Amino acid sequence: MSDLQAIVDSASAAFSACTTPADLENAKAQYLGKTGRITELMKGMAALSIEEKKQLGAQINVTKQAVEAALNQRRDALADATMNAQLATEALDVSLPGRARAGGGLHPVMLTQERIEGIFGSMGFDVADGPEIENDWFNFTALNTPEDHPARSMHDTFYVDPLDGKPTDTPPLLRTHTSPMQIRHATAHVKAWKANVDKVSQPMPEIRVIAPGRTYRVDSDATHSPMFHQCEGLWIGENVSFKDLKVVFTDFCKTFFESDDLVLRFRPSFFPFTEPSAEIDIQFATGPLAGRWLEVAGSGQVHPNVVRNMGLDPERYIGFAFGMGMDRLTMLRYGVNDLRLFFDGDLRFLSQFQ
Ligand code: 2NM
Repeated sequence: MSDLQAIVDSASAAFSACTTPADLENAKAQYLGKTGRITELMKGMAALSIEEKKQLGAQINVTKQAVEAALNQRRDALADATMNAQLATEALDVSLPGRARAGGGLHPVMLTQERIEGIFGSMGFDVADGPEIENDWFNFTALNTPEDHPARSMHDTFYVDPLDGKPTDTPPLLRTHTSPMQIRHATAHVKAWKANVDKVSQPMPEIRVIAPGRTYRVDSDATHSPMFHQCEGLWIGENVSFKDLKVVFTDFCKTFFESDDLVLRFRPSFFPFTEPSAEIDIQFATGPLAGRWLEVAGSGQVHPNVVRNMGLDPERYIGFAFGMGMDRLTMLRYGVNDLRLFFDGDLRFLSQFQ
């Protein structure tokens, strides 16, 4: 084997033995560097004749090219290995199941509340908010509920210790319906109008509001929870009548239950805050509840005393109100058969609504 071929073989072996790019650069220097073996060979040609230079020079060039080829081959191999190692550690296993998002969701009764707010919102109703701990005026007196009404008894209403601890005939209480929010809303509305009426001399803009929220009564069994959810509605103006109630509530029911196949029935009833009063029943023509009359709301023309308590003249302003149980509406809409499921906090039940 010629010396030159020996150089090529030894270079190839040296390069093959390198396992890192840095090793490889060191090995390269031994052959192609300033004092490398090939460079030394070229330097050694200085003493040769032109003819010899030509011949040996060509051979050295071939050798050099072979060494460079071996070097590049090893470089590529090392680069491939580095890349493969990287690919192996950063591999994406596309067959892995996705990571589930543990996001929460709204409680079904809150879904109902949002639905109700959307529907009445589209009919121009505001949404009132207010305290859950109320006083006697807003919860009872303003609503024309007499002193001796059973709803006021310890037996039916949760009373709260007064903040200052002083005994009182009218302790704070957990609101038993959402009407207090409507009285508050109406009172503020009327006050704002009266503050401007001399300047603008216009009739009062109509009061059109719904009041959704938590309510409390001393009551607990399969169909009653001490905390439940109500939504009441109120529309007061100069010429608002039962026909408006009928239109608004029919529209609401059809939209809420996504059915045109339902009819309403107004059944005479009694509430202290309305006169006349009516229960509203609905009946579906199709579906799992078809043919049954289902009670969905109480309603009535707002009692003149209540209109007066809002700061308005009942001879001029008139309107209607209604109240419905959002828990019950949710049960009807989703076919839930036990009210208590809403309050157990069982995710197996709740997650079905997401
Ligand atoms: C009902 C039934 C009938 C009602 C009355 C009022 C107000 F504020 F005008 F006095 N709000 N909601 C009302 C009327 C509520 O719930 C069964």
